[in-house]
This record gives sequence, structure tokens and C-alpha cells, in this order.
Amino acid sequence: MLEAAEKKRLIAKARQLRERMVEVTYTCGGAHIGGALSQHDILVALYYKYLRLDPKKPDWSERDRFVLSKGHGGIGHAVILSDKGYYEDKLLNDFNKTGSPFGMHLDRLKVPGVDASTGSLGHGFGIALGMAMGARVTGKSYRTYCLIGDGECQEGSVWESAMAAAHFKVSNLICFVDRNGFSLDGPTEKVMALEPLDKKFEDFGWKVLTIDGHDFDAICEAIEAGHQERKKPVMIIAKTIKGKGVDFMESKTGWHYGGLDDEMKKKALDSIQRRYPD
Ligand SMILES: Cc1ncc(C[n+]2csc(CCOP(=O)(O)OP(=O)(O)O)c2C)c(N)n1
Repeated sequence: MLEAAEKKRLIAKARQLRERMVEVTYTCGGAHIGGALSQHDILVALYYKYLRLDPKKPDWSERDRFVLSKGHGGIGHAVILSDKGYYEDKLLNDFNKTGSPFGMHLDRLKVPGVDASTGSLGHGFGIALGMAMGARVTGKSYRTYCLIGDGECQEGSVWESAMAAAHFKVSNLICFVDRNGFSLDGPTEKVMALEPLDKKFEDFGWKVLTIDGHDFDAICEAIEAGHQERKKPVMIIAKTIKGKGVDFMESKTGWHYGGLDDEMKKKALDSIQRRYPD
């Protein structure tokens, strides 16, 4: 269990950055905000409690690695990296506009703090596996974390990486599935059924934990259990809600991607403030 003050700090940070995501979505005209909101509490726990990083030295070789394999969630990653001090927040006012370093999917050569350019689903997971194996080969102590989407699990390359990670006993890799139940155009179980997802990863040789992906106690406990694992890669299936925090977006297929007008922006901010009171 987290100490009350720490939990409060994480919840407050998550709220502040949900608001920022809404503002950036409003100014840029449209973003993959549904999945950015579902993944968000996991990224907040990682970036504000666990990742060993130095924003002044984004290429520090001992830094922990984080790969957002569902790269369309880039807007959620971008607001966190800005808040951590990798770049000036005002740059996000031009998010996804012509000439901006920020595309919808973050480019590691343009955005400091990004470890892998992702967006083509199914590839970031394999890149993360390579980073984790690289630590072993080079004798480094950094950890590698990765987040994949549940719709992304319909890509064959996810299962090639899963098989390789278990075969090579890559226990310094902790991965999350953002199990929000939706892909781009509908519920995953209708598009192409994934269940029983936990058993699938177990059968592939992973240690699997299933948690509520919006409960900071559960997220942190699972990460710490992952740190203790010595033989297997660790998959944390995080049950989440697509659009979490903005009531009119929650679990709505239409909110995979969308833009906000003045009224919707106000409603979205009101919802976040109601859900996460001071
Ligand atoms: C290889 C590939 N195929 C298709 C797409 C288009 N696409 C973008 S997001 C998405 C749905 C992904 O679903 P999920 O991983 O569950 O994302 P989330 O619901 O968490 O946003 C798809 C099919 C893509 N980016 N890459």
C-alpha cells in the first residue's frame, strides 16, 4: 500500500496532466485521447515513482527505458515528458501542427525523452525486448518498461516477442497491457477475441498479474512484484477504461480519436475536476 501522501501526489499529478491532455487536444484539433486517458495512470506511476531518469541527460546510458508501443497514445506521453522538464511545455501548443517536433506518434529523434519511435502497432514491444536484452549483454542495470494496447495484441509480432522474451528469460522487462477492451473501431472481443489473455501470456512463459489500471496501490504493487522476478518477463494486464476521467468519452468507440470544440473542452475539464476533486 502506498503512503497516503504519496498516493495523493500521484492522483493530483494524474489529474493535472489529464487536464493538459484535454487542452492540447483542443488546440491541436484532434488526438487519440481515449487511449491516452486509459494508459495514463500507469505512465504517471512509472514517471513519478519508478523510472530512473535525468531529463537534463535524455541519452544517459543507465537510464531506465520506457517504450509506448501503442504509439498513438503519444499525446499522453508528451504531456508527461514536458512536465518532467524534457522540453518547454509551450511547445505542445503546436502539437501535431506542420513544423512542430511533435507528430501524433512521437519521434525519438525529435522529442527528447522518447526511447523509441512507435506508431506501427506490434513493433515497440520487440524494441523494448531488445533494450532489455541489451542491458544484459552490456552489463547495465537499467530496467525496461513497455506498454502495449489490447488491440495491439492482435498483431502477430506481439506474440513473437512474447515467445522470445520468455525463451531468453528476460526478467528485466516489465510490460503492461492497457486492457481497456477497445480497439480502433470496436470492442476487442468483437474485432478479434483475445480472452483468456492472461492464460495466453502465461502459456507463453510470462509471469502475469492482473490489476485495476487506475488504482495506484495496485499499479505500484504490481511493479514492485515485477522487480522481484528473476526468471520470467512480467506482464501486467491493467484493466482500464478508455477515456478515463472524461465521462462522455468513457468506453465509447467514437472516442478512439477526436477533437474538442469550446463546449466539449469545458465539459471534459468539468468532468475531470468532478472526478478528481482537490
Ligand atoms: C500495424 C498497425 N495497424 C493498424 C494501425 C491503426 N491503428 C491505430 S490505433 C489502432 C487500435 C489499437 O487498439 P489498442 O491497441 O487497443 O489501442 P487503445 O484502444 O488503447 O487506444 C489501430 C488499429 C496501426 N497504428 N498500426
